Amino acid sequence: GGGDLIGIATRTRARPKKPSMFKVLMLNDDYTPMEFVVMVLKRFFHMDLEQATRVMLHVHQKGVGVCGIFPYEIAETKVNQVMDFARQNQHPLQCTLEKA
Ligand code: TYC
Repeated sequence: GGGDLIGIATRTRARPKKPSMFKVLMLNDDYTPMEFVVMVLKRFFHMDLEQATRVMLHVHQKGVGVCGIFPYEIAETKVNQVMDFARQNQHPLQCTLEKA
């Protein structure tokens, strides 16, 4: 296998890499209504009302919070969906990715 410098069989390339995981972060702002953020968390992150309210209040108080952790492609899709939905509704809500 790869990394086999002294004749010991290793398997560093034998199995496919597990995908890097990315946090989807929600950012606070002064204008997006709390109810809109709760709706976003329910719609795109499949949270119930209680969980969505908890995450929204955390973001409101701390400035940033984690909506979920996903493989890159899914995390990127969620960020785009949230940003499109916020823009359509003329709210400045921001969402971003960070390597987990
Ligand atoms: N701070 C906003 C308000 O007071 C609410 C809010 C919460 C906005 C979370 C964005 O990601 C956010 N209306």
